[in-house]
Amino acid sequence: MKSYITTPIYYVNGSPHIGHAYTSIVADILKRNRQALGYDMMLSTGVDEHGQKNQEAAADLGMDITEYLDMRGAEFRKVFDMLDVTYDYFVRTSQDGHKTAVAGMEQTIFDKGLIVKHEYTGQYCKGCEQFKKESDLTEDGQCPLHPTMQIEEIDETNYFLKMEPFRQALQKHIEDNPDFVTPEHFKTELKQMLAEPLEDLCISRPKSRVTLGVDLPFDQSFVTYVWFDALTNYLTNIDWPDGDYQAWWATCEHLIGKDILKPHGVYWPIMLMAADLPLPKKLSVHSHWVGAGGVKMSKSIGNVVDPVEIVDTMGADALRWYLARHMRADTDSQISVEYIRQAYNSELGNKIGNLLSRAAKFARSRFDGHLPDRHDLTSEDEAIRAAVMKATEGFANWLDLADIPHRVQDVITVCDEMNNYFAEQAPWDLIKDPATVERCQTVIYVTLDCLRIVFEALRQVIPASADKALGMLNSPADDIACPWRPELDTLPAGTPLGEIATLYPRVNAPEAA
Ligand code: ME8
Repeated sequence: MKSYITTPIYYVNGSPHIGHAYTSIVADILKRNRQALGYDMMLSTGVDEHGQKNQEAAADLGMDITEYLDMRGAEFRKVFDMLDVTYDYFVRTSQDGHKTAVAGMEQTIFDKGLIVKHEYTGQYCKGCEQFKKESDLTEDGQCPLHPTMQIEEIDETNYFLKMEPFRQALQKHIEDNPDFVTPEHFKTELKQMLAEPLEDLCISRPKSRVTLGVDLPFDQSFVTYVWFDALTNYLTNIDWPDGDYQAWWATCEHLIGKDILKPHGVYWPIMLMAADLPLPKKLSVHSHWVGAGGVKMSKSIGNVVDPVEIVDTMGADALRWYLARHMRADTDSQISVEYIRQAYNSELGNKIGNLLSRAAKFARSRFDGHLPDRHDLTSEDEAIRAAVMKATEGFANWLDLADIPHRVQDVITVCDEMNNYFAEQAPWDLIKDPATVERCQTVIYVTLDCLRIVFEALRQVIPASADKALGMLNSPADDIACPWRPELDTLPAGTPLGEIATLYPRVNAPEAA
């Protein structure tokens, strides 16, 4: 069983930001989930190195283009490594193999007579690297996604891919394959894009304006339009056209933000149809992160959440936790350093880490550092064990992008119940009376065994700290069965516990530090 997950490849005109971190982190969560189910996984992420805005970013810094791309490529890779994103392939579109394959796809489509040359006048947004229709722009003639960038009027002769001949076939594909685009809200948006006749897609840029790109194979005075080049990465990563790409391609799921629905939902499927290639299996679309109060993040407002700063101050799992937990399906979601800090302290720290620390330290001081015996179970024990099994079961099943926040919510809800159970059972009282010592042992056993199951599930979301916790319980991650399912009582009584360190040290607000 195979599954191939892709993230967008990100423009390198700046440092990686929270949006880039998000899509790559959720891709990693889905990969870990499917690996736990026994799938062979392929996860690609990386950088989109061509086009006008990357070219201008290098020029602004006065850097040689190759040096600039190497610097940014290394920076993105480092940030994804810091965030524990276990990509199998890191895309750089400047690689020769990719460029040759892009030119090959263009030549194939050109030979079929589907690419034509003509003059065009249009409004171009450099931020999107797309021509815009008047209806795409605001009343002041600006791009809603890039309000600070000037729209340019461009009058040029270029090469164009005919789109309209494929519109109906694409509409039919969407109807016949209800899961092709999810969630529903974005499928509706895509259908609206396809409701009107499609203009030809400009697939070239004259070298007089843009030099950073793949030469057009049939006219060397042009480079390939950056989107045509970038979208093709999804195939070149798996060795298209010469390698064994088919089995991976048949399972391909693209994760994207809502900003790039049109290139992925319209351009890419039509490029594939034009080249006689099958369409990807699925397009999973997510909304955007915005600052607190719904304000767009910007340096001038000072509400930008820098992923590197979060890792440095709270650790990668603080960020992964917040991003996994708080993305909403259809509307933008709010993020700030303060929100992340609060979620980290109150959920990871107080609800999960603290319970582990209290129960494990109790076992270390009262039961000689060993997991105590489990004796007869009460209905309270049975109830909490059943609740933990149910709350973690979601992670033993296939997760879709939109499921992630719900499954994380299930876990935090059951952690609340575990804390209540622990407080109500009060092992610190039970230990005082020899008649209830056995009962005390059972409570500690049940609590630690339930926490083990919780951390096994959370390995898919916050792998570094979950593995650390399992190490403390002397239940190493390497011993976990695949496919994984929550299972009770796999921690043998008498297991010596590891060193108990604070899993999520409290982070104070800057003013209180
Ligand atoms: O569009 N919230 O690159 P890009 C959530 N190179 N996710 C966000 C986000 C936000 N506020 N901002 C960005 C490009 N993203 C092209 C893609 S693919 C063949 C070529 C994420 O650097 C989200 O995944 O502008 C979005 O679609 C992507 O970054 C855009 O990255």
